[in-house]
Amino acid sequence: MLRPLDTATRERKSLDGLWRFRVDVDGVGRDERWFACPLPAAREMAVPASYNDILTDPRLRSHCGEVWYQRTVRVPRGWAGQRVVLYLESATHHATVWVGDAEVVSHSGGYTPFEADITAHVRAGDEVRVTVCVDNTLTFQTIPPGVVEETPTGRRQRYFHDFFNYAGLHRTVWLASTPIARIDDVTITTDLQGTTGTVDYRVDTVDADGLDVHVVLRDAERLEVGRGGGAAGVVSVPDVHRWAPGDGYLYDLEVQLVDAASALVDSYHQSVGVRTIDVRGTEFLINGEPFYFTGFGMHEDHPTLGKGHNDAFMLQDFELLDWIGANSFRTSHYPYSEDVLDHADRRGIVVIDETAAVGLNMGLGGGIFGGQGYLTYSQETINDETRAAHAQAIRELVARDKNHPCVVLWSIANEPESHGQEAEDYFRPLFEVVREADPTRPAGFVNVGLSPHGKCRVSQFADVLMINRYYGWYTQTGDLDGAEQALEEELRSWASDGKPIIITEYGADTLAGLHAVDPQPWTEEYQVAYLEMYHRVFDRIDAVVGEQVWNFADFATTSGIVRVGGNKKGVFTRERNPKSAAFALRRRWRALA
Ligand code: BDP
Repeated sequence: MLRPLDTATRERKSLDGLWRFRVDVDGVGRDERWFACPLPAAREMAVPASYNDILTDPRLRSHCGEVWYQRTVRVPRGWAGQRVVLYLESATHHATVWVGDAEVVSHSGGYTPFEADITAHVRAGDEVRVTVCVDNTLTFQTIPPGVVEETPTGRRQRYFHDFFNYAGLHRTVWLASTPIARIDDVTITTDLQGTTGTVDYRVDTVDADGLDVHVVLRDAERLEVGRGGGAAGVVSVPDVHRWAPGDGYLYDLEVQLVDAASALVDSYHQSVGVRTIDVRGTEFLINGEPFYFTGFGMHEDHPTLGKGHNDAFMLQDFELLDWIGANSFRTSHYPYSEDVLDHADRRGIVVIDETAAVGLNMGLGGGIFGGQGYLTYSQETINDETRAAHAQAIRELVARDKNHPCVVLWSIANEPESHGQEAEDYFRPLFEVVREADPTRPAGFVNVGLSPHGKCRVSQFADVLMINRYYGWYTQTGDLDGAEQALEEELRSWASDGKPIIITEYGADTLAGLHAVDPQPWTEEYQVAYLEMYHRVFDRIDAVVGEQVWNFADFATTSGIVRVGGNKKGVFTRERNPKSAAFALRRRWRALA
């Protein structure tokens, strides 16, 4: 599956804007066939956006179940004879789509795209009704997991991750055309031999009997630098301009499907960054050179929009990454918008790409320690069906993001319970899934403090150790000396594994504007002192090859006694104003760079 593009043979039309919308409070929409008529009693809703914060009725904000979106769209007159596709960049968490009265696709997994071939249901030039029913329910068999509990006051969605369960159509919905005989997928891998780069490509096609594949590689000035023929091959680029951190240089690979008379049947453009990734001992190498990650775990999270993608907010976040001297981020805790990955490619920002497998740990909930009243792995909780959904989430992430040069490492889960035989049995096959899906990039998962070195049974499968630690916050609260000792001791034991270590989370909740001479937890001074303490320890341990602070900005969470209007571990506020820590990090990271 390829993301829709405008090319010489393809067109796309965005369905962003206001849709008709209705929260299905009583769960009757399917029985009443709301897709088969103009959505009854509808209000309007913005796409892309989470619907939650736009609505003012608290019951709708925290509604658990289905909501309906509907609009009409005219299929362009010129699309006659073409294949017509509806492509949803995401629908959080499950969706069923109808075109007219016909159900055309359903999908689970709230942060990866899916499409439906709707050619049989539309006519070029005609208007058609598109209805999307989106369900935000999380169960132990979904990624991320949750559980709907029956309470005396009704159904209540519980989940174990520390961010608000925003839902809806968070990203663009496209109506797109492709030729019938077409390019179906493109896979790129790159290598370097001295100053020569190689671009290895593989093209999958559909209905393309008797057609040939040609590829043309052009540089950023659109000048041709190489060509190839056949469904798979290698294009060499002498004096290659490498893609590197801070230098997001991209080539364009045009893939063409041509007939015997050399007429163009289909054309698709794939951007290409030529770079290599290797793990050597405790080093993480990009283009053969040791790379040290600086940056953040982030969230797609903004007032009003929730998890809705917005270009202006995206650009502001990247500008702030640049301002502070960060060279990387992790897509904690789900795949981000495709626009974010494209932008990271162009800016040379390095990305750790994570699935939505967060909260597979009943020793934690909403970011705090404490049993959740369930076993993590059991017949009734995280089980084989969950693992199948998890495997699918990994495959969909890799399928979507495999060609991004910015992506250097896969994270297949955040803070799962990773001690015990069940954890080992659960994760072993998932590491096989990620390695089969992408044999070229390192893979790992993010380890939690409850499964420390010596106890963790999953880190054996990882190429890189990604570790979240909160000494000085959740433990040794306010005692930075004690925290420093404990942190160093634990990191030294991880270092004995001989793998690179990235600290993927460390942070302290900080209320912007709260100050004290004696740095106490929650003050801006404490956040600075806490981070500085961590940095002293990182600088003493060679195996530490990266630091990503939790979090880039304050973000919305479910309500809880440790959350004051959300999680406040941001180095920026939710409105993206800097706390004192931002200036301290800026000094360190700019000096490191
Ligand atoms: C970690 C989680 C992250 C939380 C963070 C916190 O990975 O999602 O937001 O802790 O508690 O456990 O702030």
